[in-house]
Amino acid sequence: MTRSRFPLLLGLLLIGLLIHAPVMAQVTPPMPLMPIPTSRQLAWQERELIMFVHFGVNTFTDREWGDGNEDPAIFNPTRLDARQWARVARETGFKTIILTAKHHDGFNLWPSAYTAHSVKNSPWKEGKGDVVRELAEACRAEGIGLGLYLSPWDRHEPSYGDNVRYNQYYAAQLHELLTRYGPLDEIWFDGAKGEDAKDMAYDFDAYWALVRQLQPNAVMFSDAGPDVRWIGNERGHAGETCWSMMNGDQVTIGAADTGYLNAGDPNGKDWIPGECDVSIRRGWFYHEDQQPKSRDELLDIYYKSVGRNCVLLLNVPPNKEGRFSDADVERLREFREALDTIFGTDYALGGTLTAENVRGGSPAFGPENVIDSDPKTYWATDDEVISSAFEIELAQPATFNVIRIEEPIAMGQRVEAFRVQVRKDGAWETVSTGTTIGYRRLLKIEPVQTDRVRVIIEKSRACPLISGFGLHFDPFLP
Ligand code: FUL
Repeated sequence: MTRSRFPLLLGLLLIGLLIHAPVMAQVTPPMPLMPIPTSRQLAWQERELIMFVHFGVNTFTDREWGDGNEDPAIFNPTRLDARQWARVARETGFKTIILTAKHHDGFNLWPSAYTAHSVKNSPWKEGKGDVVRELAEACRAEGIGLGLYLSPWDRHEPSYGDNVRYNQYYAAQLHELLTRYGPLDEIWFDGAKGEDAKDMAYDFDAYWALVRQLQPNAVMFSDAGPDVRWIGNERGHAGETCWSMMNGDQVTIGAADTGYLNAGDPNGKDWIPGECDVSIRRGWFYHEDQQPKSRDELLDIYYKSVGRNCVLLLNVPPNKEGRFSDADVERLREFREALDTIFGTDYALGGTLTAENVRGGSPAFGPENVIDSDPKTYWATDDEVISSAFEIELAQPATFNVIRIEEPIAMGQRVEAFRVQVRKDGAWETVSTGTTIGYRRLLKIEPVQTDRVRVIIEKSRACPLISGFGLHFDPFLP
């Protein structure tokens, strides 16, 4: 550069900066799109994997639904080890354990003051034991959370069927659970009821008020929320279209429209995301003659739950000893290892990103945010642009068969339709299409080798925001 030109260029640069600076400062962030999650719902979604533990008199009678006439004396685990449950859960990536404190048989795993039908009348620890306390302490020691399931349907309690008395009884039991065992992550309200069940109008509003009063950080699960909804089946499969919104008042607990729960509702006024419950074995309780699902079945469930904007609630039933069986532990470890293998390598990292539209032209909303591993930053378009695309040029050609896309759900769920294309032999080829994205969408495709991929957002409830994008290879796919 010659001396004479230098001041001129410097001047131009300064003028450029002066013109540009106010423009950049003015870029308005996108508005959150209602409804949006509460902080407790966001914390729940980030758990991704929650472990369910069904344990109780059924473990000893080899049944799935006890009739309430079981003798508490049959509850007698010989080597109960809640620490093993919590350790296995933590080591295999589960963030919370939800225990059946009381199932439909009405037997309490803690020594409730309001009934004799509990561990206090079992030979286990001479009636001095408390499974809920042992698990609470184990979870605390392992650094994971605790949740509790308290079945409203109770086949033992004599007051069941008397609305005033039973609701009082249930609330008293809930009060014990909410006050005795430290912070709880989740309370599970099950809607199941046998055909022979007496008529009973549960006072869910009162139960929910009690949980909010005593455990404000706990989410509550039921068919209808209020925080987390049932996904409509016990296979652990969310809909391919899965909105975190629905109308809670449109759902009757115990008699829900399962299709509605499975897909959610793009026009729903409430944020009530789906939780996918499924057991590692056929039954919820331990039965000697059942085997755990295969690693590949568990992976398939993961793709259809966490990969479809939900949390996976996987049940692992302790055996009569009170321990997870070796076969289940082994399977959980295989599942964990497989997830680490698949998602431990991301071929999008190091790629170069461009987008058709970037909000206000500002790097704060640029497409590189989708691979920065920070879920809080995102690519955003201008408000009026509700269909757009970003493209990534990979650092080197890669072969992948799983695509991961994520929205920053704190800002609401937006995308309604999208398409993923790869560049092959000089042309763009569509490898996958989808509807909703949400917290995380995983798309399985035929293995493809390329160095350019683009994601086209075709339809969105408002300007699309994308916070995460990854390309992975799953060697376990057929
Ligand atoms: C159902 C119950 O009836 C099953 O026994 C199990 O607890 C499952 C998770 O919920 O509604």
